[in-house]
Amino acid sequence: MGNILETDLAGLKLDNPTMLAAGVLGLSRKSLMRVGNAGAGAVVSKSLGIEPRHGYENPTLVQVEGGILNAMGLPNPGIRTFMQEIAESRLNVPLIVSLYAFSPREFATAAHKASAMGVDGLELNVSCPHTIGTGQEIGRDPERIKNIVESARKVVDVPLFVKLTPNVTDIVELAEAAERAGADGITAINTVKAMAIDIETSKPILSNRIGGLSGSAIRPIAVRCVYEIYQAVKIPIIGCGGVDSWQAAVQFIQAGASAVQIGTAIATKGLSIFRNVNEGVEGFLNRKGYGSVKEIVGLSHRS
Ligand code: RRO
Repeated sequence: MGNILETDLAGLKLDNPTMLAAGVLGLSRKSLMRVGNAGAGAVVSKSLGIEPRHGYENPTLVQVEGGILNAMGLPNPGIRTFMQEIAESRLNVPLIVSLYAFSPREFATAAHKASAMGVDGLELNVSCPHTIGTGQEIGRDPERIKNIVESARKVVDVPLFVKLTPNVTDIVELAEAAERAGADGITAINTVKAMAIDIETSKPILSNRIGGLSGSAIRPIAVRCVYEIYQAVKIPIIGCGGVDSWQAAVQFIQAGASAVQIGTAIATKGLSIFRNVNEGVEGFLNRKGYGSVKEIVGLSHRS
């Protein structure tokens, strides 16, 4: 009998539909290996740029009701240093490298560099909610998404995923633009623009003042985005935003996701979240009499 949890993302075979979300544990070889060994079907790196970047001053993270608010500011060692560190490891699951850049041409350069060093896929981050000149500043405009995806598409053959922001009136037009420009898949969603204030000092808690909210608080927003995108595009969708249980994963899959990414729940539940979600999804499929997780992708649109 085949593996009931096996899923397919634009030709990329995953043993199960759980993935490490970008930004969490994704900067070192050791931590990526730990996540692979913990049962994730694939891992995504922290977003990398051509040049190293320090990020914002502390505080960059604060726990809030239902999740975590962050404004890290894209800290990363740069593509070259990251890839050199990773080259020494043998990851037992596909590695997707998340990339950010400031223009279509720079996205192409970054994509070319990363794919030349050997990755299984790329995720273009056009959705960080609090950086100047990149992230959602460029990814809120379908025309700019089109230009970015087209220029990256020209230089790489590996599967190209585009991670979208929910901080727009219509996320569907962004997904459609990415698909038309040659993207192989959509990751939905990045964090929701948010803030918290320390009432004693009356100051915003994060040094950047405004950040992005992740965790269970944003799950209904993310599920809605996946549901809407599924109705409009044919390419696979990766659900992201508040996946902290197998029930949450099943919701995303029934909304239209072929896989789900997990980030914030690692902080609250540890790496065992990957095995727990996989076992729970498998139990659900068996109980309902399905032979494969693929059979329930988008099921909520048919019932
Ligand atoms: O590094 C960050 O502050 C960050 C990024 Br790149 C992102 O895409 N989303 C987010 O919430 N934080």
